[in-house]
Amino acid sequence: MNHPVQVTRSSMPGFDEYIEEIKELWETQWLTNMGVKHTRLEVELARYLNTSNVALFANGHLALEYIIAALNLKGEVITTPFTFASTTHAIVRNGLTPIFCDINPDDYTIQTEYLESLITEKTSAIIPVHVYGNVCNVKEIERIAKKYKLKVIYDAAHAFGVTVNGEGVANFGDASMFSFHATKVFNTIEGGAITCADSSISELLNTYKNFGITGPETVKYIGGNAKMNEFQAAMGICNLRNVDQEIKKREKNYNRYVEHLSEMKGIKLSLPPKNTKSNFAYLPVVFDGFSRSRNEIFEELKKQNIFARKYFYPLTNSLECYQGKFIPNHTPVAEYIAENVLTLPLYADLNLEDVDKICAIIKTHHQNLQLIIPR
Ligand code: T4K
Repeated sequence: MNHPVQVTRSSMPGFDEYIEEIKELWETQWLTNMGVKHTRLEVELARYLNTSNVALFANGHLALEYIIAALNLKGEVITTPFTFASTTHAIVRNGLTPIFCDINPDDYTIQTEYLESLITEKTSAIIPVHVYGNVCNVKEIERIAKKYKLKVIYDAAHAFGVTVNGEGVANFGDASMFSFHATKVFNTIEGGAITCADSSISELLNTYKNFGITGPETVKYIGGNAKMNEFQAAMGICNLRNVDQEIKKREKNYNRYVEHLSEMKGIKLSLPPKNTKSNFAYLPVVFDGFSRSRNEIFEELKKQNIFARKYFYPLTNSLECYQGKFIPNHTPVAEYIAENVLTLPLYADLNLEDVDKICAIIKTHHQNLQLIIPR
């Protein structure tokens, strides 16, 4: 490839569209602290996600930290290690103990059959991840959570706009966290949000994210600062106008990958089920019995200026910062997937020709071999 191809590239509005959106900030000189852009984006997102309460944040990670605090979780929280460091960090930074549950071999979300065996009298919540936008088994999670009176917070960082049987993911569990980072399907440069059914929780979050201030002379909570500013919100307003188009472009590239790779022996894709409307956020490929290892393909692509990523390797239960701190639990499926997965470049402006070239490189290393993912 004569131009570098990264795993993703930020979606951006036209330059003039953004300038038009931020123009009035020079008149109002109101730049942050829940200004008009912030308020407008909250309303527009609630409409887009078909949900009632949206609390915006400076980024997805802080959103997750703050909702954990707002739900007043204690003790142990069950989660998966096949995720970005943020999910586990948010739990630990709240003084809680992460308990690691294995993942499904097909969609890489939390293995609900195994989940129940990890519940103790110290468990207060489950934080499953809709990893790559693949939706967790929400019905079973809800059943388990009800039975043991646990809170459920979905890490929906990857799942913006995804629906199951027409229902938006924002409405599952007690709360969901979305990331609006530059690398996401919908971005506000940096940013994030919590959606939750209970409006008192989103009100609490809005207070927490502004130092716990409840009135001109009252600070009721020990809050922090995690506010989205007006420039971020303006970017969100513009990007939201264009997001459906961007998802369509992603879909085109995604389908081209599927055409090339789905029948190739030794390559495993996790395609969205029929009842799910995907956002085509990522293109994870598991090399499961392929003639070359994931690492070899990663290097081969790199030689050709293509920068795929090993999302999510290493697992969070093996991160250096957690060595000796928590019981890592044996999570064999997660280990296998983390060792063998590669997320290939996928973004709206990627050319179909680039997809063809990437797949052609992979095809040149193709031979038939069979291995089995541990279950
Ligand atoms: N939970 C989960 C499951 C998550 O995946 C994440 C974040 C979070 C929670 C936390 O949400 P945030 O606090 O981030 O809102 C990236 C993102 O920084 C991170 O948001 C994301 N997950 C993670 C999966 O990917 P890196 O370290 O891989 O990013 P970086 O800088 O290497 O960028 C990757 C590629 O994206 C670049 O090669 C080119 C492209 N890029 C990057 C940036 C920064 C752009 O096109 N524009 C840009 O501005 O973590």
